[in-house]
Amino acid sequence: MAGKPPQSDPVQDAPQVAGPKHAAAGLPAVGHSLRMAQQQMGVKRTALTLLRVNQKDGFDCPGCAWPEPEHRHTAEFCENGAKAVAEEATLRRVTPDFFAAHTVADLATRSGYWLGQQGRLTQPMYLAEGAERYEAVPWERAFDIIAEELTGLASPDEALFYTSGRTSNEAAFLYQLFAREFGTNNLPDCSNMCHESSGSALNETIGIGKGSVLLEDLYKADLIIVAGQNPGTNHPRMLSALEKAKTGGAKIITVNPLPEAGMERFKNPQTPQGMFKGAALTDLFLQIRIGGDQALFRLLNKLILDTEGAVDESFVGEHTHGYEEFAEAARAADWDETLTATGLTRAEIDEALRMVLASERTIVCWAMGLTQHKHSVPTIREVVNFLLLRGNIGRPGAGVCPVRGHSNVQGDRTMGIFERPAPAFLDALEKEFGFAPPRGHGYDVVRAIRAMRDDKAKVFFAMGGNFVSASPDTEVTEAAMRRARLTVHVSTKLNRSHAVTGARALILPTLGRTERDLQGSGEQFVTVEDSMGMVHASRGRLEPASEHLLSEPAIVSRLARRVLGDESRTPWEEFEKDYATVRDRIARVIPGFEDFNARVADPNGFALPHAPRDERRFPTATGKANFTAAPVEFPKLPKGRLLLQTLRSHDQYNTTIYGLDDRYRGIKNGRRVVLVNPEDARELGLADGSYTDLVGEWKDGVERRAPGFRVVHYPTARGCAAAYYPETNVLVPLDATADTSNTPASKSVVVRLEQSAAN
Ligand SMILES: Nc1nc2c(c(=O)[nH]1)N[C@H]1C(S)=C(S)[C@@H](COP(=O)(O)OP(=O)(O)OC[C@H]3O[C@@H](n4cnc5c(=O)[nH]c(N)nc54)[C@H](O)[C@@H]3O)O[C@H]1N2
Ligand SMILES: Nc1nc2c(c(=O)[nH]1)N[C@H]1C(S)=C(S)[C@@H](COP(=O)(O)OP(=O)(O)OC[C@H]3O[C@@H](n4cnc5c(=O)[nH]c(N)nc54)[C@H](O)[C@@H]3O)O[C@H]1N2
Ligand SMILES: [Mo]
Repeated sequence: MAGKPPQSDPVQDAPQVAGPKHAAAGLPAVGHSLRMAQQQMGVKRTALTLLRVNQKDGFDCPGCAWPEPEHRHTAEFCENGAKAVAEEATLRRVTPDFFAAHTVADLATRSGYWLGQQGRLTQPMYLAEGAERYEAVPWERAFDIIAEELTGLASPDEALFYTSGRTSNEAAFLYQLFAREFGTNNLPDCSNMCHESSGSALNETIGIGKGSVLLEDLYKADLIIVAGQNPGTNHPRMLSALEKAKTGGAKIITVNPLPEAGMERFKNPQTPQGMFKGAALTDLFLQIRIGGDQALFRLLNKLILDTEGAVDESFVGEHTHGYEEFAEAARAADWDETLTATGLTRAEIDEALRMVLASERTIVCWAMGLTQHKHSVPTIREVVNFLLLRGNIGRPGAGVCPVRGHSNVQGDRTMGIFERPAPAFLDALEKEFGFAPPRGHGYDVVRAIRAMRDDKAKVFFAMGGNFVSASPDTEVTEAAMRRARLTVHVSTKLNRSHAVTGARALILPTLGRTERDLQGSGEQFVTVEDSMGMVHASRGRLEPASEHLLSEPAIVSRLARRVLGDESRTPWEEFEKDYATVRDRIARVIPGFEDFNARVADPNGFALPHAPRDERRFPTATGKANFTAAPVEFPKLPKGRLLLQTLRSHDQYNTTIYGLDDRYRGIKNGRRVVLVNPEDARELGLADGSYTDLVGEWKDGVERRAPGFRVVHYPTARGCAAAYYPETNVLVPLDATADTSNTPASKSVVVRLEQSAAN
């Protein structure tokens, strides 16, 4: 039997600390995830469900966007994938009785962990204006309410249509089509807070905002640099790929302020020897200061330029633009400045250079440690410069590898979930569907929050996600949401965004990946695109959590029919009945999806075209790969302050908290911890185990405070600190964003630590 959800809350947050581990996965991981899965779904369902993850006739793991290898193990076992599945396939249910027992004000006092633990949503729920509780409503009434508010707006641009990255290609395509037929490009998405900086930098430099490597490239690489990423927790299956790359002779450099256990040693649970001993992964660990990466890559570029014969001159001559200007800037790179920015030693950088020069095929992988800073876009551009210099883009075993987060976040973008759509995409929509899509840019996440704050947007609709908890500046964001006329969430699980609402609110419960999707024409499957541009089908098998659930494509189709009425010539009914008809349209609108229905029948899926990877063609404004030469930036820290990064623990999926442990970092039973270098802690007078408030300091002078964090002495880089998201989002100023991409700078928040009033 599945266990009961916790009744009491707030949960005890009493962290115990044992010190960091030096290896990831292995037997403890297997036991841990099975225990969690069985609590949620019982023994039998656990076995049946986990066997279907990432199998050719099964569903795409909702855990992360790392690609599946072609030869899949019976269970490509991944601890955190198993947790993500259990979270969705849980047998616990949130019924109308639950909402009768809890007012919205009560729900707003609960922790995100408690809310999520209550189980799957089962019926559409409506919070009327002035009401204290959500009440069950029929679907038709829910669509009427949304239509009422949408058609009452002064302009379609007063509506916001947010997307989180689990939404399938089919649902995403319909959703953006509906928003644009309604008349707005206000399609903010989780990408705005995630890899937007990667997209911005890559589009400009190589002409496409996606990574240029496939899984087999990793196996062919001589050198893989993993910068600003914690795969042991967030992309566990990447560790098997890195292990395989190492077996093939690759070296690995890890660039991170934290020594992350997964990158130190990996105990592959698929192999008997791996289960116990494991393989060392990192050959060189560069323990960089937060925000020092641009300076590091700039100096490496100078050192490459200074080395006779190190530059791939034929590639540079034939395929690139802007080399002279870049080379001049790179030659000016300064050792002292770099050592200050990075906190590294000369010997470490020399060793990195030696490995770089010894490699004929280099890949750079990165995630949030590179994308969430003020200077993230120039940082990633510098990574591109670094790869271009030695011809490492557009040949086997080499390239850029931004590792995406949500399992279909890349696909959603491909489907047109973007507030700044390309004119060619809109032209194709116009031609296919015979309406004039809006051409002006819409709001991204940060601009959407400002729009609600300033009463310029009044209806907020979310396709998945947990907007108020994932967004920066929690107090500002929550106040903005409360100003809306109507907030609507299409969700699988309860979260804080259901408790911080506009004047009216709706919760629309939907099917998850694991569940059977039966429509008029029979059983449906959906498709997703992974981090490497591979598209494949995903088919759920479990009985839906409740008979009242609608699929995401069905919700969008019905909403579109209700709101657009006879004005729309789009066959929404047919789309709902048969998703193959949606794929036929995608095939006609989006390049690379020709013959979509036929090609997705291949159980291995198919690769989308990528001009730089496939043909060394760079579809940029100059027609070449662009070198760039931005000034070097890095965060400057006032005395007595620390630079805080807000990151994930091992027991969470973004704002979904699975448990209160962070096993690899040796933390148990609590999330309000701040990791501080012991030397810094001594200077600041912060004893291990003492309690402190984190107080954000930013140029607007507003005091942002996160109270009551236990200090943990931890081997992070000097001057740096780390604490978990979303508890620390209250510290990230709404306006502190990356240049160009506008991504919240949630990895570089200047804080002072003040003794807690309570202690
Ligand atoms: N289990 C699980 N899986 C997930 C998620 C989850 O929450 N849980 N989230 C999914 C999503 S949406 C995403 S985007 C990904 C996120 O995957 P990651 O980016 O791995 O997630 P974070 O925990 O934010 O970790 C950031 C890493 O960057 C390092 N870092 C921080 N600042 C810097 C810096 O300035 N320079 C360098 N070089 N390193 C730095 C941190 O120490 C940390 O190791 O994971 C996806 N997968
Ligand atoms: N401070 C700080 N803030 C951050 C980050 C950080 O590192 N630091 N990371 C940022 C990043 S990288 C990201 S991607 C965002 C994440 O932002 P979001 O994507 O908005 O947040 P999630 O926590 O992933 O959303 C969880 C909710 O999604 C719903 N859900 C789950 N599966 C499904 C499904 O199949 N369909 C539907 N309709 N709903 C579903 C459930 O109701 C669940 O409660 O947060 C960002 N915020
Ligand atoms: Mo993300």
